[in-house]
Amino acid sequence: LGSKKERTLAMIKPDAVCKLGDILQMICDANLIVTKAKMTKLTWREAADFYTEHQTKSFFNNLVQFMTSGPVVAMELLGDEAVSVWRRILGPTDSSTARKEASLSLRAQFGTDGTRNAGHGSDSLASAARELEFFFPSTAGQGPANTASYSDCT
Ligand code: DGI
Repeated sequence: LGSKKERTLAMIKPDAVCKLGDILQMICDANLIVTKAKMTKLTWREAADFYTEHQTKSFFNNLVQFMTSGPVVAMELLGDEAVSVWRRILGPTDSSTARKEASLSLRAQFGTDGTRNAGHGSDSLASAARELEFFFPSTAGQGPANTASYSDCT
């Protein structure tokens, strides 16, 4: 009653890809289901396009640099209020702020600071629609290549 099935775009950023197993457990514990997944190494252009709303910000170049520094894992998550549930799992944008909170969010556990912050989640249903189309386009053959692999765990 009162619950609303939603789809959201979750992305594991390059600094947390080696924690994918722990993160999948957090997704599972929150009663969210992974309905699509892709590991990819974003090009500069793709990362800049994904974060186009921030293109005038002082941190934009650092953000794109970080987002292209290694593979990311993009997932479509499905579940009751998936947009806000996944954002709650992520925690505050800045991982050092996140670590001051009582509950250990994903960013508190696996991120470093305001740039290297382990994960992304759509902030609204409208963003989710755009970001899901970005990673999992309805037009076959489009979108980031599904060819990245990962071996470097630090
Ligand atoms: O939705 P969020 O990822 O929590 O936050 P956002 O959409 O405002 O910003 C997107 C990303 O840009 C964020 O995950 C990290 C980076 N960013 C945002 N604000 C700052 C920032 N990076 C730095 N260094 N400083 C900021 O103030």
